[in-house]
Amino acid sequence: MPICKHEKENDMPVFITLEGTEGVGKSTALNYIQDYLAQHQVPYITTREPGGTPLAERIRHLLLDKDAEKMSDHTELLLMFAARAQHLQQVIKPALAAKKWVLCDRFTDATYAYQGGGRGLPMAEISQLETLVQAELRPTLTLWLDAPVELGLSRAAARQQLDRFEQEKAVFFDKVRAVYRQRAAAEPQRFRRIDASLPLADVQAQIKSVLAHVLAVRTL
Ligand code: Z5A
Repeated sequence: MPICKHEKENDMPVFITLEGTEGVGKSTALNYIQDYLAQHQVPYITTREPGGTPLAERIRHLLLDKDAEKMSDHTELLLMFAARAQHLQQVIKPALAAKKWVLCDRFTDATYAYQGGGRGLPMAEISQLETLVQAELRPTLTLWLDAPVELGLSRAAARQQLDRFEQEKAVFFDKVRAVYRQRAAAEPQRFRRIDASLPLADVQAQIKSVLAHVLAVRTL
């Protein structure tokens, strides 16, 4: 199955996002992908959401602060997109214009999953904001690291301080995971499900296979 509809347009920059529920191993996977791309002399940048610029990182701090006043769901949604607008303008679009691959730890699928699934906000509202902020821009490839919620939570449990999202219960993350599942089924060209419940070497082998395919159809 082609990775994306532009697969034959091999000079297109590649915008890869990593998604999944809490503690599934996105950061670990990101390190692996960076090493893989460096070995293959692929120019890339890595970044994350919410965040990625000084201003967007300040918004991230507001979003993750567990001690702040109770945040309304719409405030949370709008702050996610405010950070994204800044990130797109300052980091993602310039990198893609310079023909660099962009590796982004979370993007708008997380908004559908967390604010839509977890918080229960209407998907149509998210879609409107997506169009407003991104116009036509979408990731080329989304690696969805999928594992049972309890497994991810147990991996993340070693952390000393839990942020505002990490304090949510498993039922919240079950709803988040369900939306990722729906979105992956709806867009099989863009999404690749990575079984993140497996040992690290097996997770990396799955990622390597996807990246090798993308590299095989592109010349940089
Ligand atoms: N959020 C949102 O609500 N809406 C949005 O639009 C966006 C974000 C963009 C911050 O995200 C929060 O923002 C996030 C959703 C919300 N909150 N939550 N949950 P984040 O990505 O910065 O935070 P995170 O999801 O909590 O990521 P994380 O906790 O850093 O997890 P991770 O990167 O997926 O996991 P990891 O650090 O790579 O691995 C966790 C541990 O497991 C670590 O000890 C690893 O060594 C270990 N590990 C990893 N892989 C394996 C395997 N295969 N086997 C065994 N152990 C493993």
